[in-house]
Amino acid sequence: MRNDRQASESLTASPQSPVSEPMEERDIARKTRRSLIASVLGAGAAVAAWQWIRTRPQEDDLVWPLRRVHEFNGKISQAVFRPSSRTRVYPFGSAPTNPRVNGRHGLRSAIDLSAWKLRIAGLAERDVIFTLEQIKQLPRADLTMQLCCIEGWSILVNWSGVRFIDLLKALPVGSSINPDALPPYVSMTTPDDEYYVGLDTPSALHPQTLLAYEIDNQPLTIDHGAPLRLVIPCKYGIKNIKRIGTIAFTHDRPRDYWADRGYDWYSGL
Ligand SMILES: Nc1nc2c(c(=O)[nH]1)N[C@H]1C(S)=C(S)[C@@H](COP(=O)(O)O)O[C@H]1N2
Ligand SMILES: [Mo]
Repeated sequence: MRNDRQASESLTASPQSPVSEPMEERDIARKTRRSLIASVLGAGAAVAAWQWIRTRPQEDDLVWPLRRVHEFNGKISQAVFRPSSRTRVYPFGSAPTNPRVNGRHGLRSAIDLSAWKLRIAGLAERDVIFTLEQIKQLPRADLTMQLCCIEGWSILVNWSGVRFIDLLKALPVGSSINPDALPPYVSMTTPDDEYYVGLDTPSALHPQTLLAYEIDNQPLTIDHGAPLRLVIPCKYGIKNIKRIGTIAFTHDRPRDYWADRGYDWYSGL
């Protein structure tokens, strides 16, 4: 009996295919049906879940489940941030020249570059004022690094400027500046207040954080943030504010242009 079946099956089967092919085809058909049903149900569940998420009450302009995800991401980037860790740097000058421009918030108002001054608030009773000439007297730092935009692209840029920590050391009050005693946050804003970023002080004091006045050894163009912009390699591009007018140390977490529009406040890399 067993031999008969084997014989008839081997007659219908083509030489190369296994004897049990018809069985396998049935199996495949069943599995395909099952996976189709599963994916329809799965897609339905995903749509229902998304419907649920997007109709939740908002917190800071974002539905609360997504806000929790951002807070979780923020906690992770805070937990993994180490002042001693360094972003990868490249030989200075190795980036292609004329990097692309992205974002012009706060750059559209007229600016008299020769009259520009940087104002630093929140450290001493009186604000401290720097001219660009004074900033250029400070130790120069050259840095070729990758600017990463949250839109998903990144570019290498040859930056030059002064380390933010070196500028703080040059403050009149700053000869005795103790990074641990500074207020926990820093706010940076364009002169017209249209664009503004909030930073945690440890990231701002990171030795790779620059106040840059040059790209490719040339003064910044208006579109790249003349006369002075932030280069903060431990954060996404959105935090690298162009055309800084005021830097203020604060005890409360400062507002941030893209965080106000739903992005993660820390936006660490
Ligand atoms: N003032 C100001 N700074 C800004 C922006 C902006 O719109 N306004 N855009 C940010 C974003 S999203 C990115 S990716 C970088 C781009 O810098 P770049 O134009 O010099 O390449 O600038 C950041 N700094
Ligand atoms: Mo960006």
